[in-house]
Amino acid sequence: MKDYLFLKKQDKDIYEAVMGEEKREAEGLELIPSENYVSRAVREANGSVLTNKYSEGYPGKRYYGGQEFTDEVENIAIERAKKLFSCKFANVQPLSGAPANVAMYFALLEPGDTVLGMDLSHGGHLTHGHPVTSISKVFRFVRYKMKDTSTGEIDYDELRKTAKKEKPKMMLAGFSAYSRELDYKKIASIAREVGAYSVADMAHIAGLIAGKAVKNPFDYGFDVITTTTHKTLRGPRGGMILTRADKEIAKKIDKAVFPGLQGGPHMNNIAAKAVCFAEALTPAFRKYAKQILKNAKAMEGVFLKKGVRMLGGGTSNHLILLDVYGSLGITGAEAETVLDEVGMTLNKNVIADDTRSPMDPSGIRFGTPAITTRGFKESECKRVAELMLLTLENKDNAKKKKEIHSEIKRMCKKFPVPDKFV
Ligand code: DSN
Repeated sequence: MKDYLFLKKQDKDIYEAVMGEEKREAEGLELIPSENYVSRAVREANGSVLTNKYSEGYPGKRYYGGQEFTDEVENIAIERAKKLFSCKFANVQPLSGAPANVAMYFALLEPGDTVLGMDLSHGGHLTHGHPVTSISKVFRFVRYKMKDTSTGEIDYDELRKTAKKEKPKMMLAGFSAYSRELDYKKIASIAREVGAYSVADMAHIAGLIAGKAVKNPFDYGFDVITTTTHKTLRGPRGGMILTRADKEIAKKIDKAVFPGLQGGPHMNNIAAKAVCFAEALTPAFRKYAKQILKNAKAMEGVFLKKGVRMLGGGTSNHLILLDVYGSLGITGAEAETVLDEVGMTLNKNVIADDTRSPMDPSGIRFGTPAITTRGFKESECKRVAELMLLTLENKDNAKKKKEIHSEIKRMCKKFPVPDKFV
């Protein structure tokens, strides 16, 4: 490959692993809802000489010299992020989603303060206070759940009661395995009522918000949004914290990111974020975001027809969570393995109040961001859902699985991973 001339000569082991991954990505269907394919331009910025530079501080206020180009890069990234998400302040330095959340907690809370966030098995995220995380030792996390797993609805009256009782300093809206849209207006109003910050972790749906395919929490008065940049937003691995309007909040966040938590920002990564933000500002990206939703709906139709249980009853975003254990008697881990064998990569996932273990739970989680990047439309996505079920029904039938794998390889060949989007 012409991109890797030096690597190939110098380090065969890593070169071969990279080539293996390139082939895997090209020849299989990427259905993990938090993954995507970035453009060559994003990869070039990420692989640029900016990786050589230390830039502690912020544009115009750095600790080391030689910052004329890093300042330019970071300022461009900030301006584009603000435009993309309609807000006044952006910190583009968080190295990923988890450090973005940790910095955000330390910016806005004192140790011992209470955060009201979504339960992990109901769709929340580890960094929203799961007991295995270090931050759960610092702050007090109280969880809310879906009222009804067949609709995904949250009981907002109950949430208000819990907020009044628990007196959180922060109300957290956001998820990594929830297929419906949250009522940001209600959550923001409860937060105001109890004097809490309203924060949305939109890591999964950042691209859908940027593409105006789903609601922007800032339009409903949310104070802060944290996100990653590498999921639906289709950028490099990284994080970001946005503040809607309050300068004092933005200042606290900047301080909490650096020097509070991190050292030198990864400027190559920030450059790649800027490139991805410019891509996301285009009409083509809006079309992409809307197609992600249409494609997920097309998959939903297949599972509805076959009576396979979806948590939340279906999807209003990019992902679906299937109860494969309850519906088909196959565990999440088994399903993940057998689907991988035929070229469909997704992940096992706990479902609401799962009785099984996280390493072999009842569910699988998958989504349409990456296959939509490949150019799949509704008809291909419907076929992918059918092939998923066909594989699970024939999990011990080697001949059938071989046929399915061949069909998937043909689909991948017909829709190669693109190099550019603008
Ligand atoms: N690992 C990410 C996901 O798959 O949702 C979230 O951290």
